[in-house]
Amino acid sequence: MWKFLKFLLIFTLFIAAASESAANSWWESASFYQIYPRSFKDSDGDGVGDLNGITEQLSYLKEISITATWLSPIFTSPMADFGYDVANFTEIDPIFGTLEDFEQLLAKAKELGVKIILDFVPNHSSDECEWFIKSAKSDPEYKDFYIWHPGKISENGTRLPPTNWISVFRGSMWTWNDERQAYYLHQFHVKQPDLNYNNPKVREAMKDVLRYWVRKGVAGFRVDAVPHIYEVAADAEGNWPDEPSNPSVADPADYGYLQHIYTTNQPETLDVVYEFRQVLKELDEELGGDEHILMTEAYSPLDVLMQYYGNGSTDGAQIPFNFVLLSNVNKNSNAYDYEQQIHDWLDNMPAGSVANWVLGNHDQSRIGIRLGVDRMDLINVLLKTLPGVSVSYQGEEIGMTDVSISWEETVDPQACQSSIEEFESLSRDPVRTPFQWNDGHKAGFTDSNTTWLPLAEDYKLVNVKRQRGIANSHLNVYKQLQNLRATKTMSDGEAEVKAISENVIGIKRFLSGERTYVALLNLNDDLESINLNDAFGDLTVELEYILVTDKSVRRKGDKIYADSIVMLPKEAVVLGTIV
Ligand SMILES: *[C@@H]1O[C@H](CO)[C@@H](O)[C@H](O)[C@H]1NC(C)=O
Ligand SMILES: *[C@@H]1O[C@H](CO)[C@@H](O)[C@H](O)[C@H]1NC(C)=O
Ligand SMILES: *[C@@H]1O[C@H](CO)[C@@H](O)[C@H](O)[C@H]1NC(C)=O
Ligand SMILES: *[C@@H]1O[C@H](CO)[C@@H](O)[C@H](O)[C@H]1NC(C)=O
Ligand SMILES: CC(=O)N[C@H]1CO[C@H](CO)[C@@H](O)[C@@H]1O
Ligand SMILES: [Ca+2]
Ligand SMILES: [Ca+2]
Repeated sequence: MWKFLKFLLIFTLFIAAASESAANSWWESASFYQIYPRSFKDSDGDGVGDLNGITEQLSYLKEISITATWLSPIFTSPMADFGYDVANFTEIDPIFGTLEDFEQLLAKAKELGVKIILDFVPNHSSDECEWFIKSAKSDPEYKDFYIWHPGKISENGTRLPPTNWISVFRGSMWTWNDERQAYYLHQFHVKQPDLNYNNPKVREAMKDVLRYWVRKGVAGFRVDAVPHIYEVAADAEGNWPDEPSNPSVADPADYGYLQHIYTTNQPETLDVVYEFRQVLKELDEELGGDEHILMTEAYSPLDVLMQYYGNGSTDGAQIPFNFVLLSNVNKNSNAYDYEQQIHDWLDNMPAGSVANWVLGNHDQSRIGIRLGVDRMDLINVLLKTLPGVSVSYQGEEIGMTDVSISWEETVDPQACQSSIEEFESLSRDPVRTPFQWNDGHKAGFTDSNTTWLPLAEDYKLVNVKRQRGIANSHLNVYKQLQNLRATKTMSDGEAEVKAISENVIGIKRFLSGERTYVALLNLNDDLESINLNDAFGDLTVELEYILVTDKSVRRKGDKIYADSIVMLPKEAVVLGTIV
C-alpha cells in the first residue's frame, strides 16, 4: 500500500513538473501598457514627460497589474516626428534624461516586476543621424545605407523624382539632397530617410541595436511601421515602377491617392522580422532567463499578418499587433460585427500562437471617442476577457478622451504639413495630451505652468486620484478586470466568443477543474433578456456577478439564474459559475 502511495506521489510530482515545463511563457497572457513618454509624467518641470517621471510612477503600473510597458521612442532625436525620427538608436535624448536614468528605470522596474519594452524604429533614421550625414557625403562605409537615386530627366530637361510615390505625411516620397546630388527616399517625413535593407550592413547595424538594449535589460521590442521596411526591388537599370492611383482620392499630395503595391508589404519584410526574432532567440540562449519578445506594428491584410507569427519552419514575432478591433469596428458596429472580427483573428492564427488585442495607441482616436464614452468600461471588459495578450494605451484605464487642439497649438507634423481646414482629421495631438494624475496643478503631470500639448479640460473629473475613490470608476473596473485575469481560467483557459443577439456579445472562458466565467456586453440601449444556457453549455443553474460597471443595478456577489439574465443599456458584466 505504501509503495503504491509512493508511486502515486512520484507520479503526481512528475505530472506537476511536466505541466510546469509546459507552462506559458511570461508574455502569453500578459497585460501590456503603452507609455507615451512625453505625456506620462514630467519630473523636471519643463512641461515634457521624461524617464525619471516614468520611474516615479512605475508603482502605478504595479497598482493596475501591468506585466510590461512599451515606451514610445526615447532616443536622441530632433523630434521632427516626436522621436520616431531617431538620430542615434543607442542614445537617450536629453529631453527624456540620460542612460543612467534609463538604467535606474530598468532597476526600479525589475524590483517591481514590471518589464520594459522599447520602441524599435527600423524603417528610417533621422536625417541628423551620423549614418545619413556620412551617406550624403558618399562615405564608402555608409553610402548605401539609404535609398538614393539621381532622378529622371523629363522631356523639357527638368529633373523629376524617380517615381510618383507619395509619403505617408503627404507630398513626394523623394527629396533632393544637394550634397549627394541625388534624391533620397522617405516613406514618412522628409527628416526620416528610409534605411536600405538590401544592404546587409544596415541589417547588421539594426540588429546590433537590438543586442545593445537587450544586454541593458529590456524585455523586448515593439517594432514600428514594419510594412514600410522594404520597397519593391529596382530593375536592372536601378529604376522603380510608379504606383497606380486610387480613383477614390482626388488630392495628388494625399497618401491615399496611390495604391501602395510597391512600397508596403513586400515579401522581404517577413524575412527581416524573422531575422530580428532570430537575434532575440540567440540572446535568449546566451543570457537565459525570460524570453525576449517582438511585437510588430503593421496595418496589413490578415493573411500577411498571420505570416508575421512565422512560416511554420521559422519563428516570427510572438505578438503581431492585432488591430481588427481598432480598425474594423466603429460606433455603429453590432455584436455580429464584433464576433466576426474577433473570429477572423482567432480562427486564422497558426497553431500554437497566442492572440493579442490592441485597442488604442498614440496615432488613433481614443476608445471613448471612437466607440462611445458610455462604452468605455464595456470595451475594457472585452479587451481583458478575450484570450491572450491585452495592450492598453495610457489613459484608457481612466477613460481619457481626445482633447480638442487649435491649429495654433498643433505640433504633430502630419497635421502641420496640411492646412487649417484639414489638420483636425490628420492630427494625432488630441490623443497625446498629458496624463491626468489628479485634480491639482496641471493634473499632477508637471510643476510647470506650460505643457507641450494642452491638458484636457475635464481633468478635475477624469483623473487617477479621484477614480481610486469611486467604487465603479473606469479605473476600478480596470483593476478588477486585472485581478480576474490573474485566475487560471483567464490565463490558461479556452474561449468561446459569440454574438448572443444583435446587441450582446458573450465571451465564455473555461478550464477543466476551474471556475467558468462569462463576460456579457450590451452594446446598445435596449434591454436584453438572455438565456445563457442556450448560448453556452456547461454552466451552473445559478451564476454569480463577479464584475459590474456603473451601468448595472446588480451588485458584485449577487446571484442570477443563467436562463434569465437581463442586460441594461451599455451594461457589461462578468458572471461566474457557482462552485
Ligand atoms: C550613438 O551614441 C553613442 C553613445 O553616445 C556613440 O558611441 C555612437 O557612436 C553613436 N552612434 C551613432 C550612429 O551616431
Ligand atoms: C517640365 O515638365 C514637367 C513634367 O514633365 C513639369 O512638371 C514642369 O513644370 C515642366 N517645366 C517647365 C519649366 O516647363
Ligand atoms: C520560412 O522562412 C525562412 C526564412 O525566410 C525560409 O528560409 C524558409 O524557406 C521558409 N519556410 C517556408 C516553409 O516557407
Ligand atoms: C506659475 O504661475 C503662477 C501663477 O501665475 C506663479 O505664481 C508661478 O510662479 C508660476 N510658476 C512657474 C514655474 O513659472
Ligand atoms: C502607432 C505608431 O507607432 N505609429 C508610428 C508609425 O511610424 C510613424 C513613423 O515612424 C510614426 O509617425 C507613427 O507615430
Ligand atoms: Ca521633463
Ligand atoms: Ca523602407
